[in-house]
Amino acid sequence: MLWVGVGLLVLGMLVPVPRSMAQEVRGQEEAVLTDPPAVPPPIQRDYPTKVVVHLEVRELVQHLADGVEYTFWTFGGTVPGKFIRVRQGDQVEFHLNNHPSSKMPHNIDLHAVTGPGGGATSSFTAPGHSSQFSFTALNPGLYVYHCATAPVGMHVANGMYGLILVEPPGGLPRVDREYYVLQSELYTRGRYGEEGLQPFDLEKALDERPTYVVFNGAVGALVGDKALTAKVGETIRLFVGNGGPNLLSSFHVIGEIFDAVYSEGGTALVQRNVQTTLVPAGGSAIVDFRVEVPGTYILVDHSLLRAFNKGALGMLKVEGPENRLLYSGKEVDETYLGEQAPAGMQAAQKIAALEQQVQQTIKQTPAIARLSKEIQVEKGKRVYMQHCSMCHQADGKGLPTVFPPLAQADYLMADKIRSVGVVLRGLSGSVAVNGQAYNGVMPPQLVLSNDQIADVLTFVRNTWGNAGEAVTADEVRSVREERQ
Ligand code: HEC
Ligand SMILES: [Cu+2]
Repeated sequence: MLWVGVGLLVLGMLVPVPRSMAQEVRGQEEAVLTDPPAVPPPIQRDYPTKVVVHLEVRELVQHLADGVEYTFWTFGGTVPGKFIRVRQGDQVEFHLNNHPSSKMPHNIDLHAVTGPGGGATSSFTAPGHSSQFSFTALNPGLYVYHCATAPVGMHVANGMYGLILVEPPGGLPRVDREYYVLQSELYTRGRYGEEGLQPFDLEKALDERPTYVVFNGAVGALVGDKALTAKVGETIRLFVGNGGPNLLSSFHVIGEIFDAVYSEGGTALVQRNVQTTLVPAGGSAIVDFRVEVPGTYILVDHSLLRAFNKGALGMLKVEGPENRLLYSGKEVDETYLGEQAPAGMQAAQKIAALEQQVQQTIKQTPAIARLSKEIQVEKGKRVYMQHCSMCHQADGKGLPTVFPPLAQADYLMADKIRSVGVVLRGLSGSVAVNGQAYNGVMPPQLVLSNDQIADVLTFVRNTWGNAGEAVTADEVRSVREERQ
């Protein structure tokens, strides 16, 4: 405290201090803290105040992926931790409380702090204890905070990070919606998707080989009914953080262009019209964009295997009227043979036809068809256990009146292509299965690939007494493309 006060005074004599800094701190208020993806409302004050923050560290077993749990160490019970919002010049009185049920001591290093350890040296807190320290938010910007207790990498890898926004006087330009998205990695003993409570794997962390790369602490945390939402015409701001502990994020929203990016979370508007912005470990970015066309926009780390195979995928669902001028949807789909000369073209056509015959013959060879179906059934079983069994149950029998059965289900077996549609687009409204009416909602399985859907349906159509044809990825593809 004293140190900061003196430092300011000295600074004040040497360089012109921004007017905001010179303003006197007036009054006191309790900080509004929010769980991700929510962000506290913009600050309306035109003067700095004393802001009191109470943040509680909890060590909690929480969901990481379907069937996978992890003992997260959290700032405020969520991963990432609570979002904190203050104004430049505010004097922040910080209380770090470590819940009595914790097994570890923890502390906090806020990158918004000017002072040793960013607060870490003053906030080391044993289980069942509380620490207090204060700082003046000298610099505006979007800052990461994290635990800095040894072994630091492990505390961070276990979920101890979050964001604090220090607004410049006058705030940021107003937008219609603000969201909080933070990327981080998890290093688990088991492979991606391996079920059960997974312990931390130090070896993988040292090698920087994450099992999971996720937004907001879990696979699917921003997917389906947890997707971010907006309406056509609105302006969106994402406060993007990267907790690391190791990887850089190439943050991208598929189908959108960032109108403005405050790179690295600074307050000078440095870039416009950006496709992908780099968010370093322990760093941030603020991205603003307007949504003009309805649909689902996918948030990814454009290191794409992280997105599609390790979990770094979220969704922004935009509702509103279509705009065919800005985006037409698919208008034409026809064969294209390039600039092949007529002779070459004939050869190409012949080859394609022959190749098709080979495929056809392979398919019709009973042994090969049976083997490839068996592979699909085994692969599909894994998909089923991760994505379907929580509702339709491991034995496929469903739950009376709530989840229809798939085992010996007339509805499923009657129409193969219809069942592809159910998995791709979901199903709601009344449906009769084996003479019993159901009226629930099956969510569309948006994260599954064409192969996964083909496999899972081949599995359900050939298990628990069901016997049917295999479903191919091509069939899924054509159903997927039908409506677009
Ligand atoms: C969140 C729960 C939930 C999940 C997860 C889920 N379903 Fe469903 N499913 C339902 C509900 C509820 C219905 C009935 C919808 C209705 O009443 O209109 C249904 C209906 C169906 C049907 C048509 C009815 C029948 O019994 O044949 C099929 C096929 C089906 N689901 C397959 C799947 C497959 C395959 C998966 C995994 C990829 C899956 N479901 C995941 C809840 C779920
Ligand atoms: Cu810690």
